[in-house]
Amino acid sequence: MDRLKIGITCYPSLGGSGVVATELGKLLAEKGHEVHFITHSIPFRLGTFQKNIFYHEVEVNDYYVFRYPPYDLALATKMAQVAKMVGLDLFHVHYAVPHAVCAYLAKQMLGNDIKVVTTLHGTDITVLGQDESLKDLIRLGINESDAVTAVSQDLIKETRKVLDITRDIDLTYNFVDKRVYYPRDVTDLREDFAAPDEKILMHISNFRPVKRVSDVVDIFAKVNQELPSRLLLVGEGPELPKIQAKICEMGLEDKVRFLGKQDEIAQVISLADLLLLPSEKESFGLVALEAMACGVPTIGSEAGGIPELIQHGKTGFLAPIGDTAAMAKYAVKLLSDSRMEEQFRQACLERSCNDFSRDVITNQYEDIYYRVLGRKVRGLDTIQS
Ligand code: GMT
Repeated sequence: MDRLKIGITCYPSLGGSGVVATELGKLLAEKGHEVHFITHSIPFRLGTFQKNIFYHEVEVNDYYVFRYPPYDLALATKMAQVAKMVGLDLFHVHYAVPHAVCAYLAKQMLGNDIKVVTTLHGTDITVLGQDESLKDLIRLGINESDAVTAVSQDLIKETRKVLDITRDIDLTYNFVDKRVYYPRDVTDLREDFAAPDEKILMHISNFRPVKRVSDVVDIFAKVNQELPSRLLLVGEGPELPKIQAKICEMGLEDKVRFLGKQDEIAQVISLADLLLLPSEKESFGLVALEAMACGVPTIGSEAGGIPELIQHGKTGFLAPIGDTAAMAKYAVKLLSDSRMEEQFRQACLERSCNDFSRDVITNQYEDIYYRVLGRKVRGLDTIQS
């Protein structure tokens, strides 16, 4: 097998891009590649010591001449150091800014033929890309990469439009590992959260304004008028206090529970009958895929890449951003029809397995690595099922 040495850089704290980068690294290591994470702290999903996985911490020196400690330069220096020390074949960086730019700098320092693969996850394009002062920098990171991938067709389209990018961009959807994401038996746990006749609606996010958590509460309030139900909110972030206040104002305190940040997402999602994802922007929506793999359908907005994941009327329902009345109507329709619920559940399990499995997407990334390196053979080891 043609074993590669891959340096992965991502945001290691909570967030879909960190999850994708870390899970991909773990799967590549299982296939026999040597994976070196180069990040400012240990990626939260990395887990215990594993074969073929290494971690290199970026330390930022706070010299008195610097007004702000230069993290990006420290990262670029560390990337070059690790590449030289272990002989990396390529850097796979997640996010153009700052990571693709740091990889470009590291490549200049190395002066060798190391390759750079950049994966776009959204925020660098949909938020930072709107900032005129950053556009040239993001464009540099993208254009100087040897390959660029994006997590939905919509994000590819948006990248071209916002940044006037013409180069090839590969589509690499988010994926799930079916050894982790499958419907869990949570019968005992469920009793703590809802009565047997109550439906559980769930929202999981980082509570940023872009997630429109306030819409989640409005949808739930409407559903709750029609059906006995509970809302479980998972995650934390800047909008949390506002949401707490809204729930009190609406007199829904007894129906809503805050679960805070949770690591065992498959276990938590399995409690739900329905996931709500009414985002303003969402380049893919990993959480909806994780729910799908646990047999839980999603009602979401038509934002970004969500329609590429959720098939309206099959694995969930979609409505225009902000149309909480339509989303609530779909929720009631689905949750009051047990046959439809079962059909959706089966369709969710099939779609997550067939179209977004770890094997399909890991192979796509591997093919991209071999392509940029000018090698043809893909790693022969398979991942244990
Ligand atoms: O959803 C977030 O706010 C976190 C963000 C991140 O940077 O981790 O997630 C982005 O990347 C995920 C993995 O590719 C996607 O599934 C999310 O849709 C995307 N978030 C947004 O576009 C808002």
